[in-house]
Amino acid sequence: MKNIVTGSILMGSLLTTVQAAQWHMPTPYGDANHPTKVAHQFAEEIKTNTKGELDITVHSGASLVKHPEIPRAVRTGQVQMGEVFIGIMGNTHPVFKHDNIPFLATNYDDAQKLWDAAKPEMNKQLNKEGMTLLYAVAWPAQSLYSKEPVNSLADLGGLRMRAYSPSTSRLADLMGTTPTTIQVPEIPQAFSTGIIDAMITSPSTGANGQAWDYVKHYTDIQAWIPKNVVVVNTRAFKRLDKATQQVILDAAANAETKGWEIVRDQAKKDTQTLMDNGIVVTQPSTELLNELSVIGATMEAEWLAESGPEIKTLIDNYKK
Ligand code: PCA
Repeated sequence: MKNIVTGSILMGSLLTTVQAAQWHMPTPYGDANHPTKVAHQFAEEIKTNTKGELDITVHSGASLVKHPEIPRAVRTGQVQMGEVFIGIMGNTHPVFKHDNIPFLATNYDDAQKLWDAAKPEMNKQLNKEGMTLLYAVAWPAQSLYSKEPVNSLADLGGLRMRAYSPSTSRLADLMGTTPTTIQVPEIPQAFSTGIIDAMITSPSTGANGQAWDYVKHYTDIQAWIPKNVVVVNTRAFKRLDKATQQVILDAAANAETKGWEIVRDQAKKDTQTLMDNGIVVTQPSTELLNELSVIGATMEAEWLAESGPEIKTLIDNYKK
C-alpha cells in the first residue's frame, strides 16, 4: 500500500514537470492602456509558440498585486513575472531614477538612447534582486494637467500635485507644490475629493481616466518619457527548458519593438481625445519652460550627487 501511495505521488510530481505551466503576471494599469495591450499580446504569443505549454495569465490593473508591491512579488517568486513602472523603484537604486528626470530625454529617439544607456546597469540591479529584464514599453511624454491655465510656476504655487515616484515627489517640491502619491486607478477620486489639484502624466493616462471630468487645462510641456518594464523571476525562468526560454526572449523582443512603435501614435490619438472632450491644450510659455528646465538640471545634479560612478557612466554614454 505504502509503495503504491509513494508511487502515485512520484508519478504525480513527474507529471507536473511535463504538464503545461500556468504563470501569473500582475500589471499595474488597466486593459485600455497600451502597455497592458502589449502584455496581453506577449502572453498570447508565448502560449501559441509553446503550444500551450506555458500559459501566462495577465492580471491587469493591479488586480492581483498592488503596484508598489509588484517588484517584491516577482523577486520572492510569489508570481513568476510582472510589469512595473521603473520610476517607482527609484528609492531602491539610483539607476531606476533615469526614467523620471525632467528634460533629460523628451522625444522618442532620445528616450530610446537613454534606455540603451541605462540597460546594462538596469540588468545588473535587477539581476542582483533575482529578476531578469524582459522588455520595456514607453509612455507618451509627460505633460501638465491643471484646473486653471499655467503660464509660470507661480500659477501652481501651493497646489497639491500628484506624484507617482520618488523623483516626481521631488519635482513637485521643486515646483513649489505639495506632492501626494496616487496610483492611476485612484486619480479621479483624488481630484474629486480635493486630495490633488494638478498632475503631470501622459495624454493616455489623462484620456483613460477622463481627465475632463476634473481638470480643464493641459499644458504640453513634454518633460520626460517614462517606461514600464516587464521582469521575470530568474529562478523560475532558469527552470524552463532552453526552447521555452527562447520563446519568451523572442516574444519580449517583439513586445519591445511593438511598444516603441505604437506609443508614437497613441500620444497623438490621446491628445486629440483630450481636446475632443473640451480640455484646452496649450503650448507652454517660454517662462514656464525655462523654470522647469532649471528644475530638471537641479534634479539631474542631485541624482548624480547621490549615485556611484555607474550613473555618471550612464549619462556620459547617453550624451555621447
Ligand atoms: N501614466 C502612468 C505612468 C506614466 C504615465 O503616463 C501614471 O500616470 O502613473
